[in-house]
Amino acid sequence: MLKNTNKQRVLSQSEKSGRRLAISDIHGCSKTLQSLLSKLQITSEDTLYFLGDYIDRGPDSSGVLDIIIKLKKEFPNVIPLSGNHEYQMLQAEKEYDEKSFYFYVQKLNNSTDLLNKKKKLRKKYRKFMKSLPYYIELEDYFLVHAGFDFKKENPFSDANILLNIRNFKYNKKKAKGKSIITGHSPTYYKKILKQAKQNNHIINLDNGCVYTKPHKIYDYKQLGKLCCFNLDTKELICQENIDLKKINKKDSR
Ligand SMILES: [Mn+2]
Repeated sequence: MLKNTNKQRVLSQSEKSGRRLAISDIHGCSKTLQSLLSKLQITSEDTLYFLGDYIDRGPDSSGVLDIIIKLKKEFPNVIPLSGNHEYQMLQAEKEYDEKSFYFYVQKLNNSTDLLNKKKKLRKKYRKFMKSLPYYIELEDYFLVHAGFDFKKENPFSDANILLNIRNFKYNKKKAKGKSIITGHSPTYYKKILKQAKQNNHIINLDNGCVYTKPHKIYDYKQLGKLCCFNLDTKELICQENIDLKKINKKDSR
């Protein structure tokens, strides 16, 4: 049976029977996640990696965490990693005073549903977020929320970098020739497809599913899907955002 923990166990190809799938950057879009999961029809043979950023921005951070916590209980091979949003939420609770923490949760991140009556993180969510590893190494892949700074002597040790870096350069030696699956930086759908098809060393799965409206940096028309990547077939299975009110993509041109 496949099992992976913080300590990591590398599995040989022959041990695997189910699919290996990865999903990133759900950002509070629980209905979109639920719909993608219905398409995927996960079984206990499959291994499903989540690459972090479950919470914030979208309408239902607690709903997303509830789905993943439940899925993890049902299936032994559901492996969620931390994103910068989970890490920052834990840091904010630890470091900010009560008022600043509430401002951070409510105004900056739209996630008051994670809090109890005392305006603290609900225990089950704190416990879950604290349990998340920052990256995972498989025999043929690294999985990490943002990426690795291969300029560092040890690119695997600094959580802040693993969860926040953008536009990092691949280093074949330090990555042991393995491909790297990330999220974190919204990437246009065509580019994700291209990375997947061309067998890139770095594949970023984040199609910014929470970006469904005109945006000052991004062309939102090329974002808005929650994507699942099959690590073996390199296939993408995606779900358009259904949590947020959409501006008709044709009308808005
Ligand atoms: Mn992120």
